[in-house]
Amino acid sequence: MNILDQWGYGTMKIGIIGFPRSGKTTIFNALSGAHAAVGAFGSRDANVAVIKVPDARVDRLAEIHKPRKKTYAEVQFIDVAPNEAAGEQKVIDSGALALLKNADALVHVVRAFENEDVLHPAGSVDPVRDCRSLEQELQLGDFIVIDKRAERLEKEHRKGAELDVLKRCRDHIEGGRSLRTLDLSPQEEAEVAGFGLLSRKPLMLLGNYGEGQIGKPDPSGLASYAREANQTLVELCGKMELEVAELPEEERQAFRDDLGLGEESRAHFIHAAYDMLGLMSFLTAGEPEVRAWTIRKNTRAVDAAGVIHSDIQRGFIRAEIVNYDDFIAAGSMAKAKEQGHVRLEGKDYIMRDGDIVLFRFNV
Ligand SMILES: Nc1nc2c(ncn2[C@@H]2O[C@H](COP(=O)(O)OP(=O)(O)OP(=O)(O)O)[C@@H](O)[C@H]2O)c(=O)[nH]1
Ligand SMILES: [Mg+2]
Repeated sequence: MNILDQWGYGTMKIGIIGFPRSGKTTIFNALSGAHAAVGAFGSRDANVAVIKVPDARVDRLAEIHKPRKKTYAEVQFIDVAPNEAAGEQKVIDSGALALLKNADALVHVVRAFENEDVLHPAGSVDPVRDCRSLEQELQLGDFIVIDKRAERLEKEHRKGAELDVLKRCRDHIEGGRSLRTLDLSPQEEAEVAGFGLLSRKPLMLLGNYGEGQIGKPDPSGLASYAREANQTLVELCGKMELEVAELPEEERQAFRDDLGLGEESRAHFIHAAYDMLGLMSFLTAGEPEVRAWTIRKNTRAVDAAGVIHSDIQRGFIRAEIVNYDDFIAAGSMAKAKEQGHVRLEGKDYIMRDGDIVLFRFNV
């Protein structure tokens, strides 16, 4: 099957990138429960997995409604194939680029673990160096795309909005900055959206530490780099996470506590990614199904309806909404109604995180 078919549409897509042997596949496996081959003779193909977003509200609503089906929101991860052919000092080759262009966000697995059997391609472990060098690689890649397009527009004397925004982007990169730090208006954003510029995508850092480093101060400077760059940093030990993920579920927490691993890393990681992407969930609850749906913050009710089905969006009449917290505080739907927490909202209502919604529609 073509990897792009599996990649799919609609769900959030997160691309996992990083230098060779930084532990990308190890972490992909730990997060997804998949069993893709790791190491120097690992899989030559990209690995794709769909991960459920842990959500206690879904669990609670399911206890109340006892639905036939319980469905969590989902996030797709892709671990791009190793890039031996492109040379070991580069992170993204042309095959990876085609996949990553469609990603909503990137996660940079930064190697902080030492392992004498598995050398870092640059010869030493230096997380901050890797972060800087990845940024440069993303910027350079975007620069080439932008410059080529801008030159062409100039040659054909096609002045206009597209050329203007491309020039702004080019200047920004020439100043040594990634495009995600450039403020663009929604119109400008639309002009460049089709290019899939990688340095514009939200980027999260995932520090992959060695077994002995957990709970100890990290001398590498990765944390202060992340702070200065205003980037989310999640720290974990990929190898141990994988070991924990392979245990039966009931043994995992005790093992985590013993090892000092802290909160369940999958939930922590996914929630950090949600935040970074400006995402939230709304809920639908009934006897057939309790379900969480992913939308961007500031989504209108009518557009949220479209996430469920285009018919519901097209035939939208109104939305009956109660927020999860109000519903739980009231104790039942009848009480929530009595207390005035159940509202009828129109198309332009801006959805809130945890809204439980019943869409009225007409097809
Ligand atoms: N000691 C130690 N070894 C690790 C850790 N994470 C990964 N490794 C090892 O490093 C090697 C490379 O890990 P992979 O997960 O295959 O790394 P990758 O980034 O997917 O590598 P490529 O796909 O080849 O680019 C494997 O032998 C892992 O067992 C870690 O936290 N500690
Ligand atoms: Mg790999």
